[in-house]
Amino acid sequence: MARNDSGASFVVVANRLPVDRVTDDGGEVGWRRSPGGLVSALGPVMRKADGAWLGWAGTPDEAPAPFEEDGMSLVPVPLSETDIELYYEGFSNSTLWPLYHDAVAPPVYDRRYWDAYVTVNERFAQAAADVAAPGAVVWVQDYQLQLVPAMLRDARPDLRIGFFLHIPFPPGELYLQLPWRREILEGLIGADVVGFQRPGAATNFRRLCHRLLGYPYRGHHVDLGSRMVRAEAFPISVDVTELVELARRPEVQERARAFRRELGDPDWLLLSVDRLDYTKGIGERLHAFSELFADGLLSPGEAVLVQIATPSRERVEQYRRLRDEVELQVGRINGQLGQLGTPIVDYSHSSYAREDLVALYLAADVMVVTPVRDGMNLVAKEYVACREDLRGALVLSEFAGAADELHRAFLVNPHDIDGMKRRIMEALRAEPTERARRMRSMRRRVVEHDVNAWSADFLATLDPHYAEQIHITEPDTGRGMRNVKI
Ligand code: ADQ
Repeated sequence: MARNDSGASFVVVANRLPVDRVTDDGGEVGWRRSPGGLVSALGPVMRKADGAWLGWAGTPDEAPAPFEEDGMSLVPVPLSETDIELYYEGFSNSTLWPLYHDAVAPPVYDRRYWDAYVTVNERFAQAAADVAAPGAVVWVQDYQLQLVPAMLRDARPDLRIGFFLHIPFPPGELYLQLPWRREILEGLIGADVVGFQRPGAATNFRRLCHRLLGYPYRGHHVDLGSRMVRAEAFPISVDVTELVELARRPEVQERARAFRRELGDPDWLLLSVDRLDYTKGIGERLHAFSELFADGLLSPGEAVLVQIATPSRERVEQYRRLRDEVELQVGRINGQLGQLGTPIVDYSHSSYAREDLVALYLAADVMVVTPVRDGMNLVAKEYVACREDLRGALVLSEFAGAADELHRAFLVNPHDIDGMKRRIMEALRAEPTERARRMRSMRRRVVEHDVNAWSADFLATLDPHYAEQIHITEPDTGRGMRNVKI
C-alpha cells in the first residue's frame, strides 16, 4: 500500500468500497471504479493525502487483502452472508432506511438486526483504528455506520472524526420510535463534525441530542461539556466537470438525437431516472402522468415518459414486490391509454453507462424527479449540470433535499396528483425564455457548488489545518469551474 508504516493520514469508512469486481473476456478478475459522485469527490483527496478507503468489497464471506486501485489504497472489510441479511438488509435497509424516510414504509424493529448492526459497526471501527496514522482525519459515511464514530473515538482519541449522513434525518416524532434511539445518537456524537444534507436534518439532530441525551446546543454546536460536536448541513453535489465534458461530446449529442428518433420523435420527451425504491414516488408520478392522457391534455405520440428504474436491493421481498407493482402499473397505463407501437410510458429496468445517461438527460425536454422523501437526489443536479443549452425544465419534489437549492425548478408535492399534473403541464408549456431563466439560475448553484466544493467544505470544517496542508481548498479542486458556461 502507498501509505507509510505509521498508517494513513486520511481514511474514508463506507459500507462499500468504491470499486466493483469485474471479470474480463479472458476470465481475469479485476476491479473497476464504481460510478458515482462520492468516489469522484474523494478520489483526488485520497490520492493527495495518502489515504485509505475501508469498505465491503461486494462478495459475501470473502475479504481480499488490501490493494491499490486507481491510485487509492482500498482495505476490504469482510461481511458474511448473515451480516448482509441482518446488518445490511435488516437494520440498515428495513429499519433505518424506512424510518429516516418519514416511515413511508413501516420500519421493522428486530433485536437480531440491531445486534448484527453493533457487531458490524465494531468491525469497521476496529479496521479504521488499525489503518489510521496518529492524528489522522477519518471520514465515516452514511446510515449503515452510525455507531462507528464513538467506537473509533474510544479506541483512538487522537483522531479527527467526521460523519456524513446521505439520507434524511427525521424529526423527533418519528425518530423516537427507534428502540435504540439513544445508542445511535451516542454513536454519532463520537464525531467532531456530523454533516447532513439539509439544515432541517441538522436541527432535528441537535434537538434530539438535547431531548434524549440532555446536551445543550448553541448555533451549530452540541455541547458535550468535554468537547463540542458540530452538526450542520453540507449539501452533496455532482461532478460537474465530468458531466459537462460528456454532454459536450458530439457522439453523446448524436446519441441524444437517436434516443428521440427511437421514441418516434415525440413533441415532448419526459424523463425519470430512479433507483427502484419506494421513496422515489414512481407510482404517484405514473399516476399523475397517465391522467394527463385520460383527461385529453396529452395524446400518445405527442408526449412520452421514459422511466428508468435502476435495479436495487433485489433480495429484499418488499423491493421485489415494488418492481411487480410498478411494472403492472406501466402495463395497465400503456394498455389503456397508449396505442400499439406508441406507448406513453417507455420503461426500462436496467443500469446505463454514464454516456447513455447523459445522452438521455440531453434528450429530455422535462426531467421529472418526484420522490416522497430523498436526502438530496443527485439525478436532479446531474440533469441541471448537463443542460448547458438551457433548454430543459425540471419538475422537482419539495421533499428532495435538492429543492433547498434548486428553487427555480417547477416544485411539486408528489402526494398532490392534481398539483403534479398542473406543474408538469406548466413545465411542458413554458416559453423558451422562461425555461432558460430558470435553468440558468439552477446551473449557477450547481456549478458553483459541485461535489469538490462539498468535500472541501466538509474537510475544511472538520480540520482546517489539514485541509490547507493537502491543498484541497485550492480553486481548481472546488468552487466551480472556469470552463463552464452558466
Ligand atoms: P440514491 O438514493 O441512490 O442516493 P440519487 O441521489 O438519485 O439516489 O443517486 C443515484 C445515482 O445513481 C445518480 O448518480 C444516478 O446518475 C445514478 N443512476 C441512477 N439510475 C441509474 C442507471 N439506470 N444507470 C446508471 N446510473 C444510474 C443516496 C440518497 C440520495 C443522495 C445520494 C448522495 O438516497 O438522496 O442524493 O445518496 O448523497
